[in-house]
Amino acid sequence: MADKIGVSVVGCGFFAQNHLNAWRDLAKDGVELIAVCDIDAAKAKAAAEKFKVPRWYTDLDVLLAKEKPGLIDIVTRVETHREQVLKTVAKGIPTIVQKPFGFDLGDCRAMTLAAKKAGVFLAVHENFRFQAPLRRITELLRQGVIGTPSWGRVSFRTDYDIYTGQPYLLNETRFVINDLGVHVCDLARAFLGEVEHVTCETQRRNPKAKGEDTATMMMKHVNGAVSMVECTYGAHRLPDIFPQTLIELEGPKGAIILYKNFDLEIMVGGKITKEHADAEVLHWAARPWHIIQESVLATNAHILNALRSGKPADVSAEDNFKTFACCEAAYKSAESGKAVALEPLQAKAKSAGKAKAKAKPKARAKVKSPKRPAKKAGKKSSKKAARSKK
Ligand code: NAD
Ligand code: 89Y
Repeated sequence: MADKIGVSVVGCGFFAQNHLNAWRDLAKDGVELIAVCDIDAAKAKAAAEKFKVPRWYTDLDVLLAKEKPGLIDIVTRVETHREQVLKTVAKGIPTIVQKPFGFDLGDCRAMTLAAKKAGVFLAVHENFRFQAPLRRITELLRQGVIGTPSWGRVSFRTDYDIYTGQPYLLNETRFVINDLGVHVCDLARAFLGEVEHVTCETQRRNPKAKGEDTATMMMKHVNGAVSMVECTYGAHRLPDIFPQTLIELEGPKGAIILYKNFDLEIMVGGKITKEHADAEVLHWAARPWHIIQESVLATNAHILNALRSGKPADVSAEDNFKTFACCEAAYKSAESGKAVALEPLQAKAKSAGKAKAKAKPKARAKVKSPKRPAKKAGKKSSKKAARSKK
C-alpha cells in the first residue's frame, strides 16, 4: 500500500460528488479524506456524512488553520478559484483546481505564477483527455499509428438539460467557451500540438443564456496542423449524445475517427480496425455521465501519481494556462472578427499576472468582463456582469 495522503475537498456541490466518490475509490492507494469544506454548512455536513469524512468546515481559512492536508482539491465555481488557490499555494499545499482554471487568462497566470514562485504543485482538473476513448486515441497517436496528424475536428454538440444540475451556467457572461471550450481546446492541443492562432465565431441560440452558448473555432497549430474545434449547448439533434466528444484526426498514414457511442475506427493502409471504447460504469456512476465520472477517477489518479513522483501533472497549471490561452484567444477573435495569435496574449497575461499576483485581493474587482457577451445580454453593466454570483 502506498503512503497515506490526507485530501481535503473544497466545495461540496454538484460536481464535487464525483470527486468525493473518486477519492474514496483511491483509498486503496492511500488516500484518506480528512476534511471537506463548503460555505453552505448543510452541503459540507452531508458530504462528510456520506463519505465518512471526519471533519467539515464552512470556511477555507479555518480549514487551513486547523488541518494539514497533503493535497487540496478545489471544486468550487470559477469566481472563487483564484482567491482559493492563492491561499492554498501560500500555505505550500499541493493543490488541484477544477476547470475552468480562471475566469480569464490574467487569473490563470496569477495562479500559475504564484505556484511556480512558491514551488508548490498545482494542477487543473481537466478531465476530458482522461476519458476512456480519448485516452485510447492518445495511446494510438503515441504509437504513431497514423503519423503526426495534420488535420482534426473536436466536437461537442448537445442541448441536453445541463441547467437542472448546473443552473448557474445560464448566468455566465463567458459561457460555453469557459465551460466546454476549455475541454475541446485542451483535446485539440493534446492531439495536434500547441496552437499558433485561433479564429472563432460565437452565437447565443438560447435567449435565456447571458453568454454565448455556441462556439465554432478554427485553430492553426504551431506544426502547421489545422483543427476545427466546436462546442454548443444549442444543437437540437437526435439522438442527443451528451456528454460525448466526437473526434476526427487525419495523418500521413491514416485516420482515427471517434463516432457516437464510443465507436472508434482506425483507418490505416486501406483497412479499418473497429474498437468499442466505452468506459466502465463505476459502482457510483450512471449513464450518460459515466464517461465523465470514470474520467474523474482517472484524472485524480494521474494527478496523485504525478504529485507522488515529484513531476508536474500532464494537466499542470503551466499546461492548462496554454489551453486557457486558446479560450482567451477565441473570445478575442469573436469580438474582433480576426484571427488571434496566442503568443502575444500569453506574454501580456504574464506581465499582468505578475502585477496582479503582487496586488492586494481587492485588485480582483478590476478584472474586466468580455465586451461581446455583456453587450448581448444588454442588461448588466460589464463590471457587474463580469463574474456570475451565487
Ligand atoms: P455548484 O454550485 O454545484 O458547487 C459549488 C459549491 O461550492 C457549492 O456547494 C457552493 O456552496 C460552494 N462554495 C462556493 N464558494 C465557496 C467558498 N468560498 N468556499 C467553499 N465552498 C464554496 O457547482 P458545480 O457544478 O459543482 O461546479 C463546480 C466546478 O466544477 C466548476 O468550476 C465547474 O465548471 C466544474 N465542473 C466540471 C465538470 C467537468 O467535467 N470537469 C463538470 C461539471 C462542473
Ligand atoms: O460543465 C460541463 C463540463 O465541464 O463537463 C460536462 C458539463 O458538466 C456539462 O456539459
